[in-house]
Amino acid sequence: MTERVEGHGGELALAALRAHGVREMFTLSGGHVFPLYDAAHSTGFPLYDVRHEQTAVFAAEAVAKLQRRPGLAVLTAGPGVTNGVSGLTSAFFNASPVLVLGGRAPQFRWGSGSLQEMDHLPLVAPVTKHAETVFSADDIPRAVTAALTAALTPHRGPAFLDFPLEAVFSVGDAELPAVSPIAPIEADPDEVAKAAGLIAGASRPVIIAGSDVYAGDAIDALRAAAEALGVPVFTNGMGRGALPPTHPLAFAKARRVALKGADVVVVVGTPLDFRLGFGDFGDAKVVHVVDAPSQRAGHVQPAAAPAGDLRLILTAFAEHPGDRADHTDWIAQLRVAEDAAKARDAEEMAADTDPIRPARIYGELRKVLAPDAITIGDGGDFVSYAGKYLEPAQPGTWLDPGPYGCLGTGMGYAMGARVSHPDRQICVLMGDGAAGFSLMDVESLARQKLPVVIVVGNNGIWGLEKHPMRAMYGYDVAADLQPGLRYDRVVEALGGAGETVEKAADLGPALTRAFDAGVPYLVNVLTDPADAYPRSSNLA
Ligand SMILES: Cc1ncc(C[n+]2csc(CCOP(=O)(O)OP(=O)(O)O)c2C)c(N)n1
Ligand SMILES: [Mg+2]
Repeated sequence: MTERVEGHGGELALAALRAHGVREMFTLSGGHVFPLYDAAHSTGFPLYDVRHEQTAVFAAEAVAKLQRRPGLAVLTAGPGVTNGVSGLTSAFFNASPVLVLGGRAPQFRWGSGSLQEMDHLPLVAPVTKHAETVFSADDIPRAVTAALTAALTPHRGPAFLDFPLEAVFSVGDAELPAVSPIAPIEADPDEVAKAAGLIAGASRPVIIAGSDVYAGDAIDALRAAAEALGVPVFTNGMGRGALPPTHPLAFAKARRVALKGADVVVVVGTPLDFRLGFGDFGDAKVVHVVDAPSQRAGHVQPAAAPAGDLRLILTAFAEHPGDRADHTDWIAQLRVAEDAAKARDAEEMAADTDPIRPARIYGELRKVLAPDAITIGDGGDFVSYAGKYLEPAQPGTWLDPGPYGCLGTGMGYAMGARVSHPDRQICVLMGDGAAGFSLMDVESLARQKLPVVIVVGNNGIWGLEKHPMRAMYGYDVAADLQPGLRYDRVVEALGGAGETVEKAADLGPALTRAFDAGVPYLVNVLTDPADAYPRSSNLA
């Protein structure tokens, strides 16, 4: 049964948004989008405002990533939209169902030079799944439904609509289109069986599971497949925490040994990109399991590449009827490597050096983080260390920027995470360079009573650029920041609190104070600028 709705453009948009389960908007004010605010205000729809549009889009993305539902950012015409483009692009790379609604100069005098008159579509079309200008109020519910359907259909991603001023301010009426569940894409059963046979028959198989496994709600199916076929599991992105760290098949540290020794590498729900050596695993056969045919790699020829609903494919793997090779020795071999690496990590995480090394920060953090704490990485080397030393205990607790690698996600992701999980610890791990992109939005967090903890690894440099540049040229430029800068005082000035830590022994108590503070709290840890994250490649 469809419902008829009437009202101004903002009200028509909100009716359709609510029907799709959108529960809040992130925005920065501009007159072009006032009707959307009016609709929210008059119906008690939560609205969070920010100090830079990138924060609004990143907040919407965090909601989308964590909750597997659409996140909404409302951006005013022209500069509002252009400031959101890096956020949209990140959402595109991360397959996050984000909807950006933009204001737009009036259509009736298009070409006469209205304020902020520009056509946004050519800018956003390459980084969205659906981009459309909606020219009449009556058409808004249809367009919102089409945009959200595109965003939620695997392979997921962002969508964009803009509303010319007169369309969103005028009154109209329309049928509210029925919201139908997104039909799962069924993979070719022969390809699924071929993949399952390859894994089951392998002597030394490895699974690497990424973000789409979480987005596709296929975590349980992943575990069932791994257990049924006895395959060690490594993860990246939102796949992290898919298996609890104590699970006999959960691995993180032995990746190099695993990929060197594997005869079949199964990559599920993540592209064969730079993070995975572009899918080149030597002599090993590659099985690439993707959530839509568009995600099959063009640069690698996998032995099998089933494309479709990940839950269905992984469940079929678990139910594979044929013989299974025994992998006990292989798993035991990896466990030895894993345990040895863990012992080395434990030593590093306890290191009592002066200045503090990043590893120690994570050692202390692990003692105070709850298993369901959400950790967010925004920075260079400091975040690489976070990836190494933090072990997400549950899926949906780790937010990294993804393969677009955009600095500046920090406060936006923190806002989206806080709104998603009001009762959990939210902890942003931030480089001092990264801090410059979004720290002003602590003001938005403080004012709207959204406490989060920010731990800055303050090495006084753009570390991930300085060290490689020195290695390449023997000198560096444009890589220094002010050493010892008091980012904690910035946060204090913006309505939060914080402190600077210089001695390793002071870290634990500072972190405890931070999580108890009830306001945005920044722990500014002065770290050793000489410390460089060891990388095989110096370009990141
Ligand atoms: C928006 C954006 N600009 C520039 C870069 C390039 N970049 C990647 S890491 C990095 C250095 C980050 O420095 P910081 O946040 O201080 O972390 P550190 O490496 O020092 O731990 C830079 C500039 C980027 N990834 N994103
Ligand atoms: Mg730095």
